[in-house]
Amino acid sequence: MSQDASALKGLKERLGALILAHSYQPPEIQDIADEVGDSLELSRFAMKARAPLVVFCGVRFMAETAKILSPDSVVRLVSPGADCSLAACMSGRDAREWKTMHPGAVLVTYVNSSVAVKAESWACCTSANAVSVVRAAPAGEVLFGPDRNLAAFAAQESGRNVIPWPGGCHAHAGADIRDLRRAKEHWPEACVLVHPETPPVFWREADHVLGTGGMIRFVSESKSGRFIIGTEEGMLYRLSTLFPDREFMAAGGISCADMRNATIDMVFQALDSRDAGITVPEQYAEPARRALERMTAL
Ligand code: CIZ
Repeated sequence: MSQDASALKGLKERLGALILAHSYQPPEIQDIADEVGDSLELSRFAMKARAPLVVFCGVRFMAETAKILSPDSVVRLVSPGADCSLAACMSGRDAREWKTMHPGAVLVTYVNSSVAVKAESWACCTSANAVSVVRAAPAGEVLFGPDRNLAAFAAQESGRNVIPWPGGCHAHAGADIRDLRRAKEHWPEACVLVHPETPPVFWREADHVLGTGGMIRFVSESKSGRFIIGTEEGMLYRLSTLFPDREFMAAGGISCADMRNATIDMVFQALDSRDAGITVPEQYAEPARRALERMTAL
């Protein structure tokens, strides 16, 4: 263990803190985390651990979700300016006005959204369960936001009448299919896994469309030795750590600067700080929790 890592471990233990890192975080952050995973897995981990302090290495909506589910913990976001371009595509007001335009429809929101949007939602979903949440929605139209690609994927798989909000993750939605084609030329025998936030042309040229948790489960059960991965590049380190006997190649430059700017120094600062951490306005916390709980119940 490096000097930094052992000092960090000592400080963390003195404070009874928990360090959580999303699978898109840089390798050195994944290495010092107590748990690495997707946004919901991490929030659930925090809920069970009941630590007084949670240091979240990810973007704002993830730390907010952790705070909603663990209101008694202080939750600090390691890089306080780390926002999600996708969550920023839709405001609480957008959600309210959209519902007014579609009376009788239900709003399903991807967890990559603000608390104000979650609070307006019938249920939340992740990339892993978007299709089953949409299938379980009451009969009629389903408004789906903020990601138009995940909305299209949920519509395609569920057969439901899904109306997409025109938002997207700048990194996934901006991915270039020529990068995937080049990777396939290089490794024609590889199994291609892409995230549903990528444009539909990626899904057509992939073997499977999966969220990050689904990719991990798929690789663990697959006999393939090589995989081409179409999601944020931090995921390649996560997969290589979990499966050192397999090979992984990125489907192209899918990279999120907000996810990649955390450093070990910033983790020290977050642990050491006196900051009260993430706060969720009272009027949003309860309805947002209900939307998250409905997803779990479904
Ligand atoms: O919700 C998450 O953790 C994200 C951003 C992606 C995924 O597929 O897990």
